[in-house]
Amino acid sequence: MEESSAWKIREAVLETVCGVTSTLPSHAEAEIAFAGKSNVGKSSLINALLIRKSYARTSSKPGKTQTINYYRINSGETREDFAPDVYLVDLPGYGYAEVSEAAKAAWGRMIERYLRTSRALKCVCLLVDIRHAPSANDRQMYDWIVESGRMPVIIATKKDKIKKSQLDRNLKEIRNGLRAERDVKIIPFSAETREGRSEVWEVIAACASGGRE
Ligand SMILES: Nc1nc2c(ncn2[C@@H]2O[C@H](COP(=O)(O)OP(=O)(O)O)[C@@H](O)[C@H]2O)c(=O)[nH]1
Ligand SMILES: [Mg+2]
Repeated sequence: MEESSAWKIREAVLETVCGVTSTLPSHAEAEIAFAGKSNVGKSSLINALLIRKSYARTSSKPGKTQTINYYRINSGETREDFAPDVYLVDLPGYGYAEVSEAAKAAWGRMIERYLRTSRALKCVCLLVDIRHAPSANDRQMYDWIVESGRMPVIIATKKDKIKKSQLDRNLKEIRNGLRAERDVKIIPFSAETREGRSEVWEVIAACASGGRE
């Protein structure tokens, strides 16, 4: 299924890490951001896109660092089997119970500021666990993406954890739960098998070449 020859990457660098009050970087290349609750698989997705085992840090425990991480993808090639030159942006996760109200508020301000002000941001991929109906936090995040005028793409993670027979029903539940329009893409994805990797790169490449779609 997986085409490992496609979307080669010459260089991937964690170029910028922004805290709550940092100035956001600006550059000409398109940004594609990844949002979702803590532990949904954002770092695993980025590693699978880069075909690195642990480039972006993954964990079985929710991390506490609330930073926006910019990974610069630099192939310096326009050949079709190479990834486009873009920034993949790992947004801080939400949904841990033990975080204080003040920290949640700071998180919200940071995300909203990023969505509102980043000039290079083309598309925001919202990751949701394919096994579960979206939470209120997922729905709020989805609404923020749409309200900011960015293209939403839904990535349903951990596909290897469900049976084939559950797929259609779960995808429908995710679409309904987020109240996503028919034309919004949902990409089933597994970091274990890398299924869906090529589809995610296609979205990224479409953003890099200028359009919203
Ligand atoms: N089985 C399976 N586990 C996954 C998948 N994606 C992530 N995980 C696991 O889920 C946990 C959290 O993943 P991580 O990428 O750190 O989530 P993040 O907090 O959103 O960055 C880790 O234990 C990962 O190994 C997947 O597609 N399949
Ligand atoms: Mg992570």
